[in-house]
Amino acid sequence: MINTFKTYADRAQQHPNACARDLLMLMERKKSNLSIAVDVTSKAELLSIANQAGPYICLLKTHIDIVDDFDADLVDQLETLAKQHDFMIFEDRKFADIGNTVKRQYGNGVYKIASWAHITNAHTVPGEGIIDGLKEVGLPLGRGLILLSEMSTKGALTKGDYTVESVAMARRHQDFVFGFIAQHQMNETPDEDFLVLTPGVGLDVKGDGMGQQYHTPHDAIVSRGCDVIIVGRGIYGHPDQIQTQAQRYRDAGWDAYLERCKLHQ
Ligand code: 5BU
Repeated sequence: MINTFKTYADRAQQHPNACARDLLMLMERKKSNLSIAVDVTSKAELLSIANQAGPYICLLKTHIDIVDDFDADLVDQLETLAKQHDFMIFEDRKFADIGNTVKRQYGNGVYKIASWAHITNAHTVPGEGIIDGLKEVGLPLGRGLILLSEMSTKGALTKGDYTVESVAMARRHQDFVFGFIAQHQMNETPDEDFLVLTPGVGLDVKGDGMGQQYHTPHDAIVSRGCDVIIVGRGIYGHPDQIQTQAQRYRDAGWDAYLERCKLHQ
């Protein structure tokens, strides 16, 4: 494993993928490597949390299909908040079908994900055709894809050869694929710069009784070389403290990043 010695700003200058450049620049500008996972089921709650956490995050992660009262106005309002607070949007759709199907799931249907989500993700189970299908829709729109090379849950099958093959697939599609959902940094050569967005981050608990496993921001960023921490219940699980918790995780993530920079000076 090769650990990157470059700052987010350095990487933003050099990155071959436009979406990754935008995200890295945003992270540096905002001094935040925090993504909030807003897994709530009402439009009003989702918008309220996005608005309160907005100033502290680089990325808002959605599961748009869990919102009971989804409508097009929700997307309009999320886009407005994204501009107002300067964050990007990541729909954690976890596509997993053949290329011909996922391109429709991505561009069409009720959610029209490609029209508003800067970033989405996909399993590599079906093989490389899934990337081809998503790329056909996403690349002309300037979108970016990340692959699931390692999941955060206990007993996940995303390990060993599966992870190695997933990285190899990403390497062949660097115009569109810029990183991974993973638990470790994935670069194998000095010129590679895949971003690693990592879920399973929490400061107060170790698990959730349903397989989720939590590590601290420090562990994720310093020890494992990840780039973006994804925090859900650690923030929205305290509805009266959204700002306080968002600020707490933003600070923990950024302090860990500064420590990583110092270690490599
Ligand atoms: P939590 O409340 O911080 O546990 O939420 C984690 C979020 O990240 C949630 O939206 C999951 O769907 C998402 N997630 C994950 O936890 N682990 C994974 O490996 C992947 C996504 Br991929």
